[in-house]
Amino acid sequence: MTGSVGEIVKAISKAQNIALFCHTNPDGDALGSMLALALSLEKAGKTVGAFCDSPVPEKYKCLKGSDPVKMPAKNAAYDLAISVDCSSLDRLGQSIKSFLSARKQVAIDHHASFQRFAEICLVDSSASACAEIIFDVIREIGNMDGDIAGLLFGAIVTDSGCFAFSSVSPKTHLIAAELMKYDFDAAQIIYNVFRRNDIARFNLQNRVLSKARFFENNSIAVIIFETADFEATGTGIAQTEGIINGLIDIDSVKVAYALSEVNPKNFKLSIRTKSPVSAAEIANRFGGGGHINAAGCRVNGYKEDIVENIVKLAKDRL
Ligand SMILES: [Mn+2]
Repeated sequence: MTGSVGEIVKAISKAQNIALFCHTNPDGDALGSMLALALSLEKAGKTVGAFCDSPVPEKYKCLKGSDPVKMPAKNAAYDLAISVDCSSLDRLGQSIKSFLSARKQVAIDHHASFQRFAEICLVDSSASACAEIIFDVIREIGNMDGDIAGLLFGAIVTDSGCFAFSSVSPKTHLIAAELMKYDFDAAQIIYNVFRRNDIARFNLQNRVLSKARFFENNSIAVIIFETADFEATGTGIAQTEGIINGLIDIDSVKVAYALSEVNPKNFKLSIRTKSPVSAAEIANRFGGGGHINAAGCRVNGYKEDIVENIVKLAKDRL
């Protein structure tokens, strides 16, 4: 059973101390959704903590109110814990304990792979971003302002590929139009979260894309970010985000993979597909998840074995 916006607003009104959580390695949707809800709850007179198990990536530090995001304090007692943009409990990483220790739990998410892990779950897999659902919640609370609107707008821009993905619906645009009535710089937000690059990431991008490998008549593409690439360019795994899009944008490419070396023989795998191939279904095979055209997981092994394996998985689906 899926909860309603009304149920969540009721749970919020009964609580005073509220903890918000987003997933590890947060993206603009996770952070923007969480911070927008935090601002709204603070305005409503609540005591709010916003928590994430990983540091805020450089590119999202421009988001209003991103400084207070921290690891939850041990033994903190909350009336209510709300997770945003998390498809399963383990996406909370080190925050699981403090999420579960609150008196009541709420999960707000938009992943098709969502697994129920809270008393109240508000899930809409047709939403292009979790921020679309958070918008409904904040509208019900009734205290939208320019700062909150800017955060939700940035979240939607991130997860919708700046309104370009197939997940974008008329509702996405209606929400964006509603948000733009408030005072924030939409063009600046799009630049910051979607277009902005820095020279180190530009160098990483050029280095890794120039070594891209193609299979099956250029329908499958693979790039690998190795520790040596990060060292040579002064970058890290956080700066790999989005580089894979350069592959899936190629007209012949139907499945694109980016492997990022986390530890020796341990890689983060990002998957982008063109429909009907499901990225989420491939990620599921490795215990990961995501959306139809964008998903991710962790993979262990020798890189060449992994490449052989994932190319075969793509080939079987074309
Ligand atoms: Mn999201």
